[in-house]
Amino acid sequence: MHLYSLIRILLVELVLGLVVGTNIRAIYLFKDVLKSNTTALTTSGFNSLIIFGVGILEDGSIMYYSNTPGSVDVKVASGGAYIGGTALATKMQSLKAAGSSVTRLEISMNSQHVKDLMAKPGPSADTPLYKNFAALKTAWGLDAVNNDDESLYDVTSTVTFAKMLGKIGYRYTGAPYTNTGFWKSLIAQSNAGLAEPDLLFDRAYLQCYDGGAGNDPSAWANNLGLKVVPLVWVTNDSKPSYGTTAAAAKTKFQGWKAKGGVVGGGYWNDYDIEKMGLSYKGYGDALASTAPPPSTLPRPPQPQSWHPSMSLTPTSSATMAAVAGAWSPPPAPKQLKRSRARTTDTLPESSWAETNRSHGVTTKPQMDSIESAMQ
Ligand SMILES: *[C@@H]1O[C@H](CO)[C@@H](O)[C@H](O)[C@H]1NC(C)=O
Ligand SMILES: *[C@@H]1O[C@H](CO)[C@@H](O)[C@H](O)[C@H]1NC(C)=O
Ligand SMILES: CC(=O)N[C@H]1CO[C@H](CO)[C@@H](O)[C@@H]1O
Repeated sequence: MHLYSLIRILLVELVLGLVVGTNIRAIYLFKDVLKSNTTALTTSGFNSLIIFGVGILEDGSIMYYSNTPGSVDVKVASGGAYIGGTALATKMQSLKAAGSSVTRLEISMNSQHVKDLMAKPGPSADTPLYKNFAALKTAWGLDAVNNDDESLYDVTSTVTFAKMLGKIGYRYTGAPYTNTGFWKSLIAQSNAGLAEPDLLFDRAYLQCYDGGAGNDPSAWANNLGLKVVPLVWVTNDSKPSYGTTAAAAKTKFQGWKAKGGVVGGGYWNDYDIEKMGLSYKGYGDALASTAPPPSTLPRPPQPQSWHPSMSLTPTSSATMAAVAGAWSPPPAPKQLKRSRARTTDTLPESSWAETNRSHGVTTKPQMDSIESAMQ
């Protein structure tokens, strides 16, 4: 093959890859954003931040649950309005401000009250839930809602909810660790009639630690019909055996990339990075092997009202040139491990603790207080 044709093919693939988002570098924010080092978070190469700990109440109000000692749970939207305070909104908005490598902000929630609220009053635009999500999106500058359902797994109500969020302008994503059948149906039904890059359910952040430690990203991608973003747990003192150093993470991401079916990678979670005195930059750099620098990425659309027919901003020739200059051959492969200590499937939907513990609670004292709270 002529060098020219080869370069052309690579370029087209790369640009296509950029447009459909092959460069995801994600991190879950477990720590209260008002307390975490957001300077480090926004300057270490991450392009996607997923804010953990959002849940809905039975009246459709939205909570931001604290996972940080000394912080309190905050009701952030209620009665169709944002009520989470200016400091929090300003902080959230700053995460994608000029100088930040972040282009996408998601909130991660469990399935609490989704089914009952979709049954009654339903998903229409005049419901409190709809208006609360719309208000929160504007206040925080959100792009997507991440589903971290680890207990209910009700396809029908979840699809209804996803479509409601799509009407508001959100994309929908998931954080599976098990139950491929549920995720496969959810993705297929949420995306029915849609194609890349206009998918409603456009990202699956696959847990490859704790209960998901044995997950094979390429097998999951085949099953789901959607490329996945494998997640590893950073070095931590909660479940040390699942801790992954930046160097080990890099090896894993490269191995998964070589097997195919992945679109970048990500981490659980910032709290442990800070607690253990680890380097955000180190973990951010470990993702560089699976994705080119975020500075070369076109910013994703920030639709006020996302609609399946909307398409992405065409990649400019300047971006194409930058990409061509930055391109270098992909690096070599390697591999992973497994097991889940706790099952969450039998836990009540009545508190946030469901999602808390499924993702691994960070400290023993927190774990004990959750358990006693649940008795
Ligand atoms: C936050 O991280 C930056 C590195 O990006 C570091 O220079 C700074 O000291 C950190 N701040 C705190 C309060 O730890
Ligand atoms: C987990 O959930 C509980 C119960 O809702 C909440 O009080 C707590 O702040 C959350 N985070 C942790 C780690 O305990
Ligand atoms: C593999 C790894 O680095 N795990 C770490 C998780 O946290 C514990 C507690 O500090 C470390 O000792 C482990 O090394």
